[in-house]
Amino acid sequence: MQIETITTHPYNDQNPGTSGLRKKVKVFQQPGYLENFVQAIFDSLDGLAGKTLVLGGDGRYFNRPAIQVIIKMAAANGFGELIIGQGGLLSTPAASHIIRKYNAFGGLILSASHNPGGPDEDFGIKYNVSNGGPAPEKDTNAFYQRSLVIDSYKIASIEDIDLDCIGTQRIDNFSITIIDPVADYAELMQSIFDFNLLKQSISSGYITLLFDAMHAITGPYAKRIFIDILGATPDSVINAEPLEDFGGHHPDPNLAHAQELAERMFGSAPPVFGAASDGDGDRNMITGSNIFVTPSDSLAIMAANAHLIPAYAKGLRGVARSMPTSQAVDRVAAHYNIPCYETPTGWKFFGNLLDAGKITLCGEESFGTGSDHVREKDGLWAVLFWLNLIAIKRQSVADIVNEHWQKFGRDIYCRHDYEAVEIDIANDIVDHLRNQLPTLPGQTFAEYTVKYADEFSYEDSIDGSISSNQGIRIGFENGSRIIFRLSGTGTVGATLRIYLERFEADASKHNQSAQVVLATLINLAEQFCEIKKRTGRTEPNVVT
Ligand code: VG1
Ligand code: CO
Repeated sequence: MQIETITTHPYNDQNPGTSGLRKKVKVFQQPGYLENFVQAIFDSLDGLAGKTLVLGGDGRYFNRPAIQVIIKMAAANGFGELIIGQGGLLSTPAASHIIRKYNAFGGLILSASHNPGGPDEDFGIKYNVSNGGPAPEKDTNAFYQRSLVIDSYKIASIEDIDLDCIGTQRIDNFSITIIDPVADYAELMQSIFDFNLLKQSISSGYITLLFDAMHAITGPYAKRIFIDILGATPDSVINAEPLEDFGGHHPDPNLAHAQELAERMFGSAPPVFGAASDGDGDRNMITGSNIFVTPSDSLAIMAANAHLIPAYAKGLRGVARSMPTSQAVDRVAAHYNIPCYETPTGWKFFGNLLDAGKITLCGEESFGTGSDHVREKDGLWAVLFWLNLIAIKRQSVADIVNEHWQKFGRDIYCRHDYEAVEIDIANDIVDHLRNQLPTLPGQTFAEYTVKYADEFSYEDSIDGSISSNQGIRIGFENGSRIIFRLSGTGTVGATLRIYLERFEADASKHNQSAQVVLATLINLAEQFCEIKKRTGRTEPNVVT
């Protein structure tokens, strides 16, 4: 194999965010841009010689050419083996599983997740370590530092590989195995859930379901699992064909973007259960007939009922949630007397807790839930979890949610996103908030008295690493919270996220709209951050 060393010049913007490096496709298409970042990763890893690398992506525009480049670079940098999903496809949770199952050294996942795809849209790349989870901050910092000084990359002069043909090819000491992207994952799901019960519930008509793959990666997974294995009707999976531009939509599973699903679930004669997943298959949205389950509630409900699922029958060791996720799961943990950890936003912070066996289940308000079965959040796993619960409890989604609120109270919750804000304005807003923090505690606004106002900093209890500036928190005496943070996944300007929550114990007040209950907090948030005043906007781009 002939290896070439190509001279390159560093780019100064290859700093990974919440979940990998995400940029416009056009940025990735600049000469050496992808190559620099991949070489920076390889240069930062110790002991990769002869090892196995897993490779796959969500099928978005630029996925295939990027995979061809990475194959040649992995060969040139001394990896011994590549495992690639057929067609260059692997969902994020499937990639995590494959890294673990085949004891790979790590994996490269090509995705910008819920961001749109196409020649003028987004691309992304993320490195996962040998536990199957996203590289921790010490690694991503090392990649960035290396990218700032890189002056060459290595690439093998080999032909493009046929990504569609399953099997192993060898070039000298380097082997490339193309695998079925779904098979291992489908097998894992069958080891976690009661597939016989699910089959019965579906074939008897007790459960009718609708899954929206949003023209993203979960289409082939959902078709295999729901239709081929569980026997659901073919029309149970919609938008099942992965498209390079996701059909022109945002593959973001919320009521705004999963429009077709939302219309059916809130229309006449809706199915019992509806769900959607995102670009790379790690997110989930759960709905039932005329009901949407907030991700924070979903996490709490899953935790409260996990013992009903075969794989979690012995109970949970502990749970974790990201800081802005509502405190609903904390109440479940307190009830079962298990630990509950609060981590910064981003799945990479759960890895150590999962590896150390401190937690079994974890989740984020951003439509992400997962468990110790992989080291990523897992969309279809969450969907199967809910289906298994419905089948075993023989209750509707609405009944499950209402019963949960009756028992634990309801943490009324919402998130407002202001997207593509000018970066200077966004930074000024954060400074403005920061400046107020010392003066807020003790102040009273309507019925809300500020208990604490700070910037979240996290110390990892396993490795002692500290992550600071992880969001601004304003907590009130009655347990309500307003949280502000800037997104680390966007590619245009800055996105300000405002998270609002208020606890309601009284069951007679549970069926109110979150926007109404949270109106005072929403106004207070504006008073603190002045996003509307400073940008002239009248409302958020997305409310979830
Ligand atoms: C967002 C979510 C965060 C999630 C991340 C990656 O990050 O808020 O909870 O872990 O996306 O999800 P940010 O920094 O934009 O708020 V995915 O499905 O994009 O891999
Ligand atoms: Co995702």
